[in-house]
Amino acid sequence: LLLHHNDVAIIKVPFGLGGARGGAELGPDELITAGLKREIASLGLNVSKEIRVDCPSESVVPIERNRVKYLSEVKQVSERVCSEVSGAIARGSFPLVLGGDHSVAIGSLAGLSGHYSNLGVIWFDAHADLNTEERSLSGNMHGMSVAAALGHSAFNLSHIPGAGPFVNASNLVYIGLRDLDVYEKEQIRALGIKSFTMHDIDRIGIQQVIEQALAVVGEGTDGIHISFDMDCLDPREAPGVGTPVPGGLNYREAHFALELLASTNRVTSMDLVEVNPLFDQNRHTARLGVELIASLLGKRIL
Ligand code: EXY
Ligand code: MN
Ligand code: MN
Ligand code: MN
Repeated sequence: LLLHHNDVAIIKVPFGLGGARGGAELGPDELITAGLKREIASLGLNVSKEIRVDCPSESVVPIERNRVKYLSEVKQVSERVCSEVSGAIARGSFPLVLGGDHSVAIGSLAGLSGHYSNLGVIWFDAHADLNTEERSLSGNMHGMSVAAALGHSAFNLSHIPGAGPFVNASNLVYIGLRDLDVYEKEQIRALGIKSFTMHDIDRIGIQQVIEQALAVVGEGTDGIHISFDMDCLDPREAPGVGTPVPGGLNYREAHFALELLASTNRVTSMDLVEVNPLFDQNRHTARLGVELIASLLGKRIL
């Protein structure tokens, strides 16, 4: 990890209005209850700060069908997350952002981009989250976070105080894709975004995928951010997500990927998002989330 003092700042973002259905706002507390702080302590790391970002849970403006939903709420949360992530980096801590739906990553990337001018990003997800307000079929902002980071959507990083330059499409890699809208496919091709779909993982295996991903985001960048959507996993491993898609990563593939990334010592930060306790069984998905965070933070079997 790129850590100065072995410090982790836990940034809880209990926000679910960017998602397709309610419940992601319960994710951060669920991860804490599942033992996150114990797990971090057992790695010899120190939780220097535990922040709870104040998030709106209901809109004052009624939702219009076929329009982008909760834009002003997502803006507000993005500004707050940006400022907390930025503060954590300034203190030399590793920002660990707990979502929340995946729209919380907009603020996370905004905060990071203020400190790293050439950040690499690995986006673990069944989805590409590349829609714009114009092109989204659902209006759900958790499907637009990458478009915001690249500067493609009307609301994007440049509208967040403290954010730096947009993420460069050539510094972004997707892993786990299997549910893309037509517009997203066109964009991935047009921009040449390096994408490892489930088909690619089947073909070359997760080890090759990570090695090739690192060749893209690990060279010439000033750090690597991991944005980890729990729906990259197969729903049999992680049922507690808002938008499950069959045919995802299995248990060891996910751990091995994060273990390999941890061993590079280039990772600056992590989001773990889309844990939805309302669809979970026996806190299984939150427990798995805690384990996966530990793997990225350096947990070794032996
Ligand atoms: N592409 C679909 C949409 O834009 O609504 C589904 C997006 C799901 C996004 C989840 C968080 O990764
Ligand atoms: Mn996502
Ligand atoms: Mn997803
Ligand atoms: Mn950049």
